[in-house]
Amino acid sequence: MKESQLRGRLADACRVTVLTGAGVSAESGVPTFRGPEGLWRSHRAEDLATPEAFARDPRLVWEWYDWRRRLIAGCRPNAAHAAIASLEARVPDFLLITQNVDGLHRRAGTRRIVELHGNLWRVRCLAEGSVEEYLDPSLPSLPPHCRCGALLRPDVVWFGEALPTDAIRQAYDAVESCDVMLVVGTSALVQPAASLPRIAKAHGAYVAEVNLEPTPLSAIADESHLGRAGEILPALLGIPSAPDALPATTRSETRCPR
Ligand code: BJW
Repeated sequence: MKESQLRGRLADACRVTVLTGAGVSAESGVPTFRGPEGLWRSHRAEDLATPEAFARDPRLVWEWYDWRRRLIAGCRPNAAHAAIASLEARVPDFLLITQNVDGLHRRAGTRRIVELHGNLWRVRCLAEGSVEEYLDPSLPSLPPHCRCGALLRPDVVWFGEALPTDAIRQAYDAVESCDVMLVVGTSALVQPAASLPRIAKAHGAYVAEVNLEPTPLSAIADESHLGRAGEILPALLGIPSAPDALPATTRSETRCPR
């Protein structure tokens, strides 16, 4: 493969957008959805990740989320999350768009995040639509209920549901104007997230991908790196494995006048 241009591109970039998927959390022990060990090998998405499934059997759906919440509560951000958090500190205008609902990017220190598919540490009242954080992995009952008596659901986006309006608008704004887009650990099969790198490319961004295997995006990416994100990203970005060792910021105000 040609030598990576990514570091140079990032050094010159004003706006950088990162898109992540389940693969970025795989080395933390969070299962991905597709692939040999993926959740969809042993669970049917139609039974667990659609509004119809929840209407049919809220307890079954909640049991699955309860299991995942407990599992993720025991996971820690990995070197890939840390590398992305460090990148934010070096870029004038940064946005992380994640499809992940696990909250690990925030725990790694990333601040500018758009969660396209929601967050499983939040619950939403089916009657009132109100959203609350529920960080305790032990839920009071399965399925849990709101104080108003209605059912609560996980505040995530299931198949057939619209993505949060603000989140998708921010994501489109970012990909239409970024200089560099880095895509990490997504199979790029689920829309509309999968289209974001193509939009960035069409608007002139330099697109780099990191994944264990080629994806539908590999054909349009300017560079594709095959391997584990936790190993590849720190090296690719030139980030020491201990994020604290970095200078607080190397942002150039002159590079990108506002
Ligand atoms: C590593 C690694 C390591 C592993 N290092 N790499 C256009 C065409 C066709 C279909 C559609 C379309 N538009 C909409 C649709 C329908 C549907 C869709 O896309 N279906 C396709 C599957 C065909 N999309 C939707 O329904 C979306 N809604 C929508 O479009 O609404 C329209 C609407 C408008 C107005 C009103 C009403 C509706 C919603 C999609 C919601 C997806 N939800 C889920 C569950 C979230 C909650 C939860 O977590 O429980 O989101 S499904 C699941 O897939 C989850 C993920 O975020 C998402 C993407 O998966 P991801 O992240 O890519 O993971 P994997 O497992 O697929 O891939 C992991 C990758 O990592 C692999 O490539 C590995 O190789 C790699 N990897 N280890 C680096 N260590």
